Amino acid sequence: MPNSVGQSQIQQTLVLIKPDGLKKSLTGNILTKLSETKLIIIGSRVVCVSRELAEKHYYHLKDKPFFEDLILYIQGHYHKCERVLALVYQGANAIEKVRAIAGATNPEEADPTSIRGSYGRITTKGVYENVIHASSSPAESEREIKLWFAPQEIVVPLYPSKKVIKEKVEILEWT
Ligand code: FUP
Repeated sequence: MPNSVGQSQIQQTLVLIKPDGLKKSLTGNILTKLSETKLIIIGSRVVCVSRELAEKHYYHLKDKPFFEDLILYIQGHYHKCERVLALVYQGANAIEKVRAIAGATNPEEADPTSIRGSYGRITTKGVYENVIHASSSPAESEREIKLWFAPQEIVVPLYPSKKVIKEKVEILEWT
């Protein structure tokens, strides 16, 4: 069966180390925890999150009362840290493995040994500062990876892509 090992599915999953994780110098601890999965990293970017990207990422929550706080949080406005670290992990059952180590959405309900259980908190305003994002399903991981990464930023071929020639595109080069 292509793309599978025994009963395991080879999957990709998007992980975001959110602004609170970066601000609290938790990157190393989080990557060490995630390395327990034995998954491989196939993409990595430090991203300044635009409002448009934040809204697209959390489109499924746009009617929730906490949506505005969520957008401000992922953009880093609550931590004076306007970036996130985006990673793509790949391997057998990657989605489930990363979600298990991430822990429950609500940091107070998360297993205390999970990333969110160890490092997350709920603010007095009620915002879940849960340190990382992890894709919840194969469909969501594909949508999210395509949102956060261009094909050439992933080191293995992942989804169908096409070559396009773009003219008059302004880019920065080192002087
Ligand atoms: P998850 O897949 O675990 O990230 O959970 P959701 O997609 O349901 O939620 C996305 C983010 O919304 C969470 F990371 C934190 C935030 N959230 C709240 O702030 N309050 C809630 O009641 C639920 C989610």
